[in-house]
Amino acid sequence: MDTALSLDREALVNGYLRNRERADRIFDSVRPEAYESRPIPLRNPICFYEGHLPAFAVNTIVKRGLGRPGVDEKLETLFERGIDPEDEKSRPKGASAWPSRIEIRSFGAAADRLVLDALANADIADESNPVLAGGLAVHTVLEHDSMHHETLAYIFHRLPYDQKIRPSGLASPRIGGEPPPRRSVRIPAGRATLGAAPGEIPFGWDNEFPRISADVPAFDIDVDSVTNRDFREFLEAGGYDDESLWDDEGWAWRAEHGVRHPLFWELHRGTWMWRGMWDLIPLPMAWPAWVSHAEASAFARWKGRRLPTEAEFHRAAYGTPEGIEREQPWGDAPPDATRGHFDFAAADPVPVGSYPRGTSAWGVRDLVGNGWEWTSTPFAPFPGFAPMPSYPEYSADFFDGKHYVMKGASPMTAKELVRRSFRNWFRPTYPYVYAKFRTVRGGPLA
Ligand code: AVJ
Ligand code: FE
Repeated sequence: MDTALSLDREALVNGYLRNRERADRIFDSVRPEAYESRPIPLRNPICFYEGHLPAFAVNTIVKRGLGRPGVDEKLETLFERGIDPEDEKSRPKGASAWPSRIEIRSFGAAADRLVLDALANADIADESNPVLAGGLAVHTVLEHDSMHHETLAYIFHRLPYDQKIRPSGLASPRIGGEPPPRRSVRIPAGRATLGAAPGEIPFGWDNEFPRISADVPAFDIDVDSVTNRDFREFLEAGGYDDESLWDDEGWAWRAEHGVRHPLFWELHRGTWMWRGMWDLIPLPMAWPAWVSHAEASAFARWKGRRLPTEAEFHRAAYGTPEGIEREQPWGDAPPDATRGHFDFAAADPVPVGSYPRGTSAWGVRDLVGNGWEWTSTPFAPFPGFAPMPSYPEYSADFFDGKHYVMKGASPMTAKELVRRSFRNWFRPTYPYVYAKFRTVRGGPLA
């Protein structure tokens, strides 16, 4: 057809190939003996994901979208969807025996051939088909891949070091010195826009629509994310043993799993260490504390503060004293490596405040990058929500009041996901994700 369309196809093919190569690199960092291991008990074993990415692409574009046959019905069902059980006892059974890596990879290669053929030749933006219209299925697959690259990173983070193959040429971590003093800034009352209007962005997940507006009363918010230094004070003050700081679910989780410190911390002969992706290092005090929502909430309560709501996050990140709202904390320029620690910059954090070019109009730092930011808002649909035809279960299955919204980005978040309307979510007692937090206080400054 016309040149515009063929250029488009080329970009989609390149995007797909780039994603598949990134996935290959990630899977190649696992030693063969760990391939069927399950580093996180609440998720599937590693091998599942190597089948899941191509299965999702075939299921979404080729079968659901184009109505064509896939590669292998049995494998496409086995690898259809991940899991998110409440606890280990309620974990679905899954396969009793997984296919070998060779079988999984040859399934992946066959799936890629079908998908690439569709991207090159089929009517993948058929406006009469809601699954395909506007390239919906293709964008769904591309962003699903990117999202899983982060998922894989935080899962592999938990593998013992001797089960991973360290990439050559790793940059050494930026440790930093003492963190900056804790400060907060006042955000006056104003409006925040959440979500996006249909057609406003080239692609968004269903939970990003429609666009809504929220009135946000004045509050003050931490300029920097809570650091390991800050969090150590909480720990040393007995925060993990003070039931009054925790809600019931968090307290029960702490008791059942013996949680006494952040998952990324380890005590070795009396010294706190950071369990990095590739190395165990002395705990960098200026790095953000990556913790669960339950731990973040307890810390905030200890300070006499609380986590920001999703609307407060938007106000702090995208609002301005002039009243206009911007696409990114730093303005309307697209995300790049000078604005924040994201887009696979590393698997571990950098000192808070390392990206002055990413600062918001109010002077709030690191809102996007260096770890997702927990909010106090339960993940729920915006009024007018409709499940997306290309993946109707994507969000709808998680509107259960048991997940909380995270905003921003982590070092392993692809830059195409760095957009204002993007919403992430996890259970409050799921400690594995690359998530930090900051605290707020409503009402007049004391
Ligand atoms: C949006 C990151 C919570 O990891 O469960 C991947 C993304 N959904 N495949 C998840 C997702 C289906 C999802 N999160
Ligand atoms: Fe998935």
